[in-house]
Amino acid sequence: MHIAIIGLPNSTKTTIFNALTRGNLETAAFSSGHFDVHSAVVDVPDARVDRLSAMFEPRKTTYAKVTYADIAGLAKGVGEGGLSGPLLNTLSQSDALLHVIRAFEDPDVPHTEGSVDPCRDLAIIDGELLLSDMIIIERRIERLQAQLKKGGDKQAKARDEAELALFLRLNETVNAGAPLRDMDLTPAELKMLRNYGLLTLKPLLVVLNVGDAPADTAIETLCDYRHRRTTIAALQGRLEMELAQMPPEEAAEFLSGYGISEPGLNRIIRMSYSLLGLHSFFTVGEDEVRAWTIPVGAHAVDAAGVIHTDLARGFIRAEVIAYDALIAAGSMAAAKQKGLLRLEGKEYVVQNGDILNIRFNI
Ligand SMILES: Nc1nc2c(ncn2[C@@H]2O[C@H](COP(=O)(O)OP(=O)(O)O)[C@@H](O)[C@H]2O)c(=O)[nH]1
Ligand SMILES: [Mg+2]
Repeated sequence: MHIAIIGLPNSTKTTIFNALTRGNLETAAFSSGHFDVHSAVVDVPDARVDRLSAMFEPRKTTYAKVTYADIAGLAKGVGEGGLSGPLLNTLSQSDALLHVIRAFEDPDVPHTEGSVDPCRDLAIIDGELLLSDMIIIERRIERLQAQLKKGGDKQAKARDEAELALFLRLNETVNAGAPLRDMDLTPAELKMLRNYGLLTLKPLLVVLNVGDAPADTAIETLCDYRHRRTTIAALQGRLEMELAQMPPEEAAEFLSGYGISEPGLNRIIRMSYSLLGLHSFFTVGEDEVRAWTIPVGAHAVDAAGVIHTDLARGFIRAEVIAYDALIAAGSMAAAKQKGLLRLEGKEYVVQNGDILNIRFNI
């Protein structure tokens, strides 16, 4: 899962990236203006994994992962003529976008637009994304229309006609100024669109950096911004970055000093995860306690396939126990004794936090 961090120059993207990834990239009050990408893989914090790890004392503990990419170079006006080259490439390949917006005053940090105005900045970047999609959609429509004029075999023609109808619907949406993620699209239609790099189709996480004001006083419903697959969160950027860069014990002491149970960042990381419609199941044992990522609604056989294709191919049954049931029982042995493990078939819809043991034969 890959999330691209975007925003105006100086909107504190690198600060948020450092906070999310415990990174140490240079932040600056002036933007270099160059296109540049830095990526880092981050564990999804999950207290259930910690708890299971304490129960099984495995040699290895593995959390679910998210990759964040800090992208410089997206500014007002780059969308004229379309975002292009490596910038568009990087954005298209991501599963979701994280838009960082500056929402604090600080005379030492210049703003490219001359003033601090989160709603305006949100609209600027949205406009660039929309413009990029408009250009892609228009080109595709022209191409399909030309192809249909030329004729060809029946099957190809039917396919092109279906695609044209879909792209005309997309065109209506973007021309009305709405992001594509607001549309009702079937899984088959989404599949058809997968390779076009449509940016407003991607889930969006808006992160407001509220600076030194406590994050809980911040606006959570920003600018009457209501779209599907969109989440808005507030964060004290610099504070979170400093926390992320501290040794863990020091950070814990700092947090408890302020009566905070966990860094705001953990929340953001989990939000990115659920925004993508994903959740975790676990495997446990002496070797490894591990969180695996699957789409909400995935079946036991899909979960098996995430672990290894052989497990899906030779799937017999899944032994399942819910996380809470295992914790209540106190140990796997006790859970077995009480008969809490269920046997489920291929079509079982895996629940968030299920602990699975796949029985298979190949
Ligand atoms: N006062 C204040 N300044 C911040 C905060 N977060 C970031 N900055 C400053 O904002 C400037 C731009 O940050 P940076 O992350 O480099 O922005 P980018 O260009 O979007 O990557 C830097 O000088 C940061 O130190 C914050 O929470 N409060
Ligand atoms: Mg930067």
